Amino acid sequence: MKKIKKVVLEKLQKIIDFNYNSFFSRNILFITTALTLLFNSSMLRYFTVKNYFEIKPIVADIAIILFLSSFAYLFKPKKQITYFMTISIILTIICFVNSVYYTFYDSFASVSLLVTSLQAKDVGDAILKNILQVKDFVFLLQPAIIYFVYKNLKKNMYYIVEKVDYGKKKAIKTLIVSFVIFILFFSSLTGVELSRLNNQWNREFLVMKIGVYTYQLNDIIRSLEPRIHSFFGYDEVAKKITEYYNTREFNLKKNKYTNIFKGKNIITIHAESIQSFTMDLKFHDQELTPNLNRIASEGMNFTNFYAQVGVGTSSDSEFTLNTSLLPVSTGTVFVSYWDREFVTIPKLLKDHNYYSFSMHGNTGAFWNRITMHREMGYDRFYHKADFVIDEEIGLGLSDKSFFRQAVPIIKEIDEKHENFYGTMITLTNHTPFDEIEAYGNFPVDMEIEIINDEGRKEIVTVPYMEETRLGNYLKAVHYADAAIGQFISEMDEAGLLDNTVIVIYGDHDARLPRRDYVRLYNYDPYTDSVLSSEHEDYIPVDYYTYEINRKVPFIIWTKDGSIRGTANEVMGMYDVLPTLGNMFGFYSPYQLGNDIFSVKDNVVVFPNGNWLTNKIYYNNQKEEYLLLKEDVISQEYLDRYIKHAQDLLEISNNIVIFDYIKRQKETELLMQEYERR
Ligand code: GP9
Ligand code: MN
Repeated sequence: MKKIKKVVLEKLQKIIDFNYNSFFSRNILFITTALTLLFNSSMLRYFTVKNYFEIKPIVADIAIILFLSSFAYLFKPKKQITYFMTISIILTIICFVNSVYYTFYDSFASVSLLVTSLQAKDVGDAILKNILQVKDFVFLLQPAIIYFVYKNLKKNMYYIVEKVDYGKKKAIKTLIVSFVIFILFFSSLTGVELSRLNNQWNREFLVMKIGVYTYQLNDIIRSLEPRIHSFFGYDEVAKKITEYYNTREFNLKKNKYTNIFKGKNIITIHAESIQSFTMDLKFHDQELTPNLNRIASEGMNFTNFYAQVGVGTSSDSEFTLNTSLLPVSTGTVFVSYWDREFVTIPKLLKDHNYYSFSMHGNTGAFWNRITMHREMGYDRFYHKADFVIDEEIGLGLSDKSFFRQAVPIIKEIDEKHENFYGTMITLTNHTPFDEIEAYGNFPVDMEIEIINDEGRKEIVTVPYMEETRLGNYLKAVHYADAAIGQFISEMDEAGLLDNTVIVIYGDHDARLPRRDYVRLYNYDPYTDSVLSSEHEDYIPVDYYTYEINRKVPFIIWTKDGSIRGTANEVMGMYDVLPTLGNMFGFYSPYQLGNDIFSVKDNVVVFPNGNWLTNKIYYNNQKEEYLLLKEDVISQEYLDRYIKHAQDLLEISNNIVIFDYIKRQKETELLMQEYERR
């Protein structure tokens, strides 16, 4: 211990005694490069995310700059300029491109996306006409300054008069300093920051927290990852996948829903964060979701429907619904695997002459939708830039304004095309649910009758769910429900419902705290507290209650009531494509789900390995389960479903990572060519 103390003190003393003046004069080009690069990255943050006082990105920038600059010491003094110019130009390009990209997309560039985003039509033109701004050119000053300083130094005989630092030792010392700063930086990151670093999709957040240089480095590593993964072992993987599809029973029987909607338009409403339990709630005798309840009772209501999302939440639901495949085990399909080939609803409907579009009131770059919606075959994705932002709530345009502006666009699409498939991604009911005023403040309190001090009956209001996260969420849900109701009546007024089927799905649960559910189900209004767990009416909210409560609405509705009823079979997002496919006349050979009206004993497999049947909810982490019905579960039953869940996850994951669909198609084409010869 004493020894360590001594070493630390010695080091500190060395730092104090260090001859800074002589260091500066021996490293003018090094210091100028480092400072100007730091200036560039800071300016980029100021111009874009506008965080002026964050220390973390500055620390990360310093670490990267020192790391890169350290290699300059390996060159003789006069040659160092070439190296400094090279890194200056590369890092300046990073700042410049990101600055331009941000103006256009409100997000930061990714090497994996850049090529395609620049290919997208209109972008080239737009950049020249109105995207390039004076501020973008500030970054270009950096290499110019370096060159100018170098010329001046040379002119003043700097390299002859001054002993400029160089050599392996210097390089290693600087490298060590950069690593130490990096370690300090990483240890200061919170759990959320680290997980976002892993997902790499929330780019604004990342640049704000880790600076543009670390962001870009991380981006390059993440972009290479899928390629490295898919490089090895394809043949074996392909054999397994082909075998799986050849041997699996796919429940493709005809039933009374087969082709009932052939030739009809489809509008799916992606209902952000709406959970099914909200549809059962009433406050002051008012239904929380009167519109969803009405639609559910007039249409086909699927009462046991679950989203199957991983870290990609909204985007995972969009992916699974449109492909009947599951999200990947690492990263997200929308961000890391957008360039793979998929068989999707828009592509399948293309064969039936449908025009496909999607709409969303948030920036299009969010979840990489601009790219991925195009890749999934949507003919057009309308996002924030396509709407007038006249009312903003949370992340973007309010649902009510979004729907109001959407209807005339849909009307035009309807007039121009034989049939359409439209996905309306709502936004207002998004965490953190704190814009209560904007939601319209639906009261989630309770009125009770008490006997007051004078012995008279009195009605008093008790807070119940007010000022809880869940309570605020319910207010947002009430708003979202009203927006959906408004959309349906506006669609009707525009004459768009006569040949259109409306499909509503909750995209995932709202991740509310368990204690709020305990309050919701166990509130004692007379004491304004939660019942004790010993109380006979106490409803426990354990792991399983919470998981099962994550179920979301799924409703198919038509104005003429041509589909009606309740379907109680457990169902997952991956069953949507096969179920709609049966009704509209399309089918994907890669679907992993089932047509819910043809399947018996369906199973919902979640990306974390948990699974659910009508009989049990299986917890893969703990390898235990909850019995949902009075029944005896055999080991054979468990083993069969455990294997099924594992197979499904593995097959789905490998299809995505190895780009199986594309490679399989290529193999088939080659075979055909071979046979023809
Ligand atoms: C953002 C919205 C929300 O545009 O779709 O995404 P989420 O956070 O739910 O994944
Ligand atoms: Mn979502």
